Amino acid sequence: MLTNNKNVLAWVDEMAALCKPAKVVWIDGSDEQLQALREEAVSTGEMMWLNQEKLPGCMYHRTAVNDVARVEDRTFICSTKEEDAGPTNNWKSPQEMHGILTPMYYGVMEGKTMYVIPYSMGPIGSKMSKVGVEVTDSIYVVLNMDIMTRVGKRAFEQLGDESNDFVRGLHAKADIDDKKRYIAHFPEENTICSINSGYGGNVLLGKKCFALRIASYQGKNEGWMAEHMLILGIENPQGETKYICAAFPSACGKTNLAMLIPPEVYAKEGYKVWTVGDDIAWLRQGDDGRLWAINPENGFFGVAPGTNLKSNPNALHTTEKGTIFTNVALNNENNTVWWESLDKNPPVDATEWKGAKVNGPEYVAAGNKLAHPNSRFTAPAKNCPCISPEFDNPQGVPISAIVFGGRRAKTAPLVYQSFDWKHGTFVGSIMASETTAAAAGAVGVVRRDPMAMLPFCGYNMGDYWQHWLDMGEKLGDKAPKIFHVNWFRTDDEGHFIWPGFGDNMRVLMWILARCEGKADAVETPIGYEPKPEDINIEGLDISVDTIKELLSVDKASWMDDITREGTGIEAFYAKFGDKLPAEMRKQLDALKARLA
Ligand code: GTP
Ligand code: SPV
Ligand code: MN
Repeated sequence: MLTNNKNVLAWVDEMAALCKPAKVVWIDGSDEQLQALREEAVSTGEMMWLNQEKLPGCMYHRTAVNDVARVEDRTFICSTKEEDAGPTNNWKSPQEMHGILTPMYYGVMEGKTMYVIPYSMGPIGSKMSKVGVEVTDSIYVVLNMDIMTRVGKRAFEQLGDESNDFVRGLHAKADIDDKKRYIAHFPEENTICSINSGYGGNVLLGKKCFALRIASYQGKNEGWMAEHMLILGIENPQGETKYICAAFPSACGKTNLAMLIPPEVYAKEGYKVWTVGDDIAWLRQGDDGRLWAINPENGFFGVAPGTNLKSNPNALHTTEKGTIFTNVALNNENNTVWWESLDKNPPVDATEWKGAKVNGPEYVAAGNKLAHPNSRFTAPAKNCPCISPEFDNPQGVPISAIVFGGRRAKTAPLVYQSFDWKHGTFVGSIMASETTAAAAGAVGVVRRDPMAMLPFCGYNMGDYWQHWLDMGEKLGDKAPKIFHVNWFRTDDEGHFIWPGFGDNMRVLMWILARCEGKADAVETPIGYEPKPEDINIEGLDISVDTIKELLSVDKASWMDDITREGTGIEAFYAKFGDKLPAEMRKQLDALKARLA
């Protein structure tokens, strides 16, 4: 036994009595134990070793074909009252959901091993960290959790012998039956139940389930925030580092922005970019009154397709050792991995993500994808060449700016700044983005995704906006400035106009200059915009006129975005009834007046 904590022991006993595993194994976090589990997963065919000379410690895994992304329609917030889940979440009462799930879990691990994974979200020893315990029948889950969180004995030490403040996570693969798949959250019971899936976001319960859905609820009650945000630091040539958090929806560029390589104009002056986190931020007011952030995770569960030496070399290097690849393609010539746009040469002797041997170039030429669009790498943060020296700092880092952004072919300009925190909360609340392959369902459809939290807010989104407003009150003049960006505007042929990736730093530099009161702005109906000439385009292939175009605000399409039937802001707000903070309504009316 790894702990004397009676609350943990009692709960694990209860789970074992329910699931009836042949044995229970506690994950202590030791190399010996983990290595034995890797070998076992290889011996059963669950995982595969990749080329150990080229990719030391790296492994490969394929999920079931019907189990490749988060499933929002199978994800539930089970609060006692329906209105506490709100109009953007699926709801069932805790009683009804337990009634469905308990029989499904009964004996589900017969003949199998139940692994007990203690883990800390956040650095060991940080007051901002929280402990979870996940029980699972999947070695793949154990090995991924080991990369993504701080697992083992140290997590129980963080919890202590008496505390009952840990999040309980029960996961069973069962039959991977998508009709019986449930990702259920019980915020009032600190509990998560996942069944019939083996895909990352559905089963690595420390991540979206705990660190966003449960943690957002805890944050509301305890006065802090859990957000779908990257955290990065920009160090100037004098050695001072300023930190930015950015919330973009799934597969909209957080990992890429967090690890960006400064363009030559800034690199030659000595600017550096440091990654603190690429997906989740926990934010708290510090003793100095400012907002401080930690990354609760310990690794990156990143989108593989699109990652290459040009777009994101830091991510690519991060995956060169100790990484688990899921649903990418195999290059059988040398037992390495491949995915779309890794390079221009799909392997001739390839295995596509579903497991069929194919001729890569022919397969791709016929319009097929070798890797699943939501194929992912699970890589240790410590591998990242630009990992921040503050990554493990229990205090976290102070935040100067918060940036919202989505994928919008039209409407949203390259960048604008909110007038103040309240307006910034409004800007976050009206975010919209085209859907991506990170969740099952149609791709490329514009939907409202407030603060990039639509699939991740564990309580009523109206109350969540009120919590943002309350945090702003508390922070007062120490609050970070709030911005909105869009890297994804397209021209008439559908090509991205803005180069994106490393060049996004040019926009971040204007943002930081605004935070320091060193840059001018133009007031527009939607907020403050840069003067086009204040976005540094030295070394870029585009003109100030293009920047002007990227910054243009088309009042008619903004008005349409507000009033459009079905997907407009007013229709969206109407869903919240009296849970919509009066301030949000006021902000919307003010925007309409400015646009008129
Ligand atoms: P999750 O892990 O799902 O939360 O996603 P994420 O926000 O970390 O997304 P990620 O950085 O992995 O980006 C996903 C996709 O967006 C990839 O296909 C990238 O190539 C693309 N992308 C990222 N940044 C840019 C950019 O600046 N411009 C353009 N055009 N595409 C980008
Ligand atoms: C996302 O979908 O936003 C992810 C991947 O970061 S998952 O962990 O699957 O949610
Ligand atoms: Mn994410």
